[in-house]
Amino acid sequence: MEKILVIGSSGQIGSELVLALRKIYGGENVYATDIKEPTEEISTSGPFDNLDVLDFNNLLHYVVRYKITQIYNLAAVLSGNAEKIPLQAWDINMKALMNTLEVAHKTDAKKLFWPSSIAIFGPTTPMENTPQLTVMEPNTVYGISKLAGERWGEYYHKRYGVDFRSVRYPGLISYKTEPGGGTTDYAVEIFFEAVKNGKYECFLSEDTALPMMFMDDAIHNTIKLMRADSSKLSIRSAYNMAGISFDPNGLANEIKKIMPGFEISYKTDFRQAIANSWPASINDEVARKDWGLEEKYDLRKLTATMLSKITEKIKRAGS
Ligand code: AKB
Repeated sequence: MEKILVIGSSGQIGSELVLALRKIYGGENVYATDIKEPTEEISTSGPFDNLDVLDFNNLLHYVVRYKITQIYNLAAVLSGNAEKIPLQAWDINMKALMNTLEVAHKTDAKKLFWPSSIAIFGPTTPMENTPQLTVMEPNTVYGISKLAGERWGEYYHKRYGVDFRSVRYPGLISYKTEPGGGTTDYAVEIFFEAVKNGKYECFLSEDTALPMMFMDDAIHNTIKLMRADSSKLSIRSAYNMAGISFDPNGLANEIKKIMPGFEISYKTDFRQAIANSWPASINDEVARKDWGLEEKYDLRKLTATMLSKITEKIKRAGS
């Protein structure tokens, strides 16, 4: 019987991942934890505890006490926020990872998922169809911490047998919990502003193409990687995950097909430089071959789903 710990269960990924895991493994077997309040769905569908991943002893005791067998560690300071507090962000991102790697090494919770990101690439990386293995010289705090994290994950796998698994997430798009402090956040904000106000001022330029993925696809593939046969995994750092690539102009045009009056304007900020250092599109053939990475959402389906779900959500909140 698997006992699964999710760290960062109140965040953008965690709040949806926990519910998907509970459907598979049963509510009582998925332990949601965060230092932030849980969503109502999380607190009513299984256990939730306040747990700080930076506190090693508490984490270790928790894992031993509940006989945890798998950990998903989603705690991180994202790219935009990390640039505002570089040393603190480095400390938080690395300590959160190292604590879970050590706990995985010292307990029975040998299987560990930790998200990497397209941020591990940098300005010297080939920007189109970026391969799994290529030049990686990130120039953001977040990117440097993710690249270091990938190396540590592989190290713990080879040296101590920790079953470390990871993907390089593109920007993730969801309507349930909004992201916070990322460079790809525009692709979520734009939908909320379109529904609420019919217009959006974008902090990236109109032609900044980036890889993105709808949250359902990200969750499906994350769990698929964690359930994959270990012998099939040729990568023990992190797998490229491409999703779909588009720029703000392309996304705005797709929104206009459903909301013809929608207006977009542009006022770039410091996140433009971060986005310029990331690839426009990614090659993920290794993940497809090794464990069957697959998606259901293209830009059209993603746009229609986001607009209708956010409209419902806002109506419900107002009634
Ligand atoms: C961010 O923008 O920082 C994240 C990411 C791509 O990892 N969404």
